[in-house]
Amino acid sequence: MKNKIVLITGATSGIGWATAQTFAKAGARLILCGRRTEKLEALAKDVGTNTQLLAFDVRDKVAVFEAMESLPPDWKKIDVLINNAGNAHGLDPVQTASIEDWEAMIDGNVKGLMYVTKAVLPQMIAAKKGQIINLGSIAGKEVYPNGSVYCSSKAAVDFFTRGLRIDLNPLGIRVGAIHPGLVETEFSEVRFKGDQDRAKKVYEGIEALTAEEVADAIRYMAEVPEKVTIADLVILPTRQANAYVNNRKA
Ligand code: NDP
Ligand code: 8X3
Repeated sequence: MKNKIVLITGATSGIGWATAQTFAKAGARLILCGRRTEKLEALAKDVGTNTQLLAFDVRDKVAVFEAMESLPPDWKKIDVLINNAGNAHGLDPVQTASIEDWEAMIDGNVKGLMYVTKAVLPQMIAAKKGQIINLGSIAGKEVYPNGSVYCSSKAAVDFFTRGLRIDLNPLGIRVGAIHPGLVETEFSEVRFKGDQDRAKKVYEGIEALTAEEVADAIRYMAEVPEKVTIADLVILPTRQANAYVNNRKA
């Protein structure tokens, strides 16, 4: 990873934050993205390496393209794009769920990921190399009660990844996705709109993955030889069998 340029969306928290630290240790140059500028600045200080900070909302198509355009020329040749930004909003049946929550998930997790990909691709195509790693989820492999739209958004990430790999196959650009199970981050706090007690319960007795464990797996995907593509990596806490079968400690 030495001197490779790695762009991470959703770097201000959780998996993105840990991935930034992991890739910084491996010697990468980092483009760190998220909406919270103060968190981006704190992360840049923390990793202490060569960084560029881009504060934008992935749902804002114009802002996405302007952010990529604003990079200095020697930072535009991105080697690895890690499409990590995303969240769940709410956990409700379709009949009572909020349409605003649905829009936040579809616009961010799906359309936002597509915009960032589209904005980064021209440089990779010109360089005839590059790698795109998307954050899917076990929720995109199986649907669970009250998760229909979040699960749909992650199923879309799975299928977009597969289609992208087909389209970019002649161009030598590697494409894969990682699909974690439960990872203890700010994810459930965001899902439950700041209800920390409810968020904590999600991870009780499950020995959830840490963001660092997921970051190590992402680093593995990026460090295999260029002739190898890790196309689809599902990573679960051992106590989790699938999206809804969990062996929780009493
Ligand atoms: P966090 O809530 O800790 O982090 C989410 C990150 O995404 C933040 O940095 C946030 O930054 C960014 N983000 C969210 N919405 C937007 C937006 N509209 N524009 C720009 N950035 C955005 O959650 P995780 O680290 O757990 O989640 C990271 C990814 O991993 C997500 O795609 C999630 O779906 C996926 N995932 C998580 C699992 C888990 O159990 N935690 C399991 C499987 C997958 P900011 O608010 O500063 O914009
Ligand atoms: C996050 C994992 O099971 O909370 O994608 O939806 S889950």
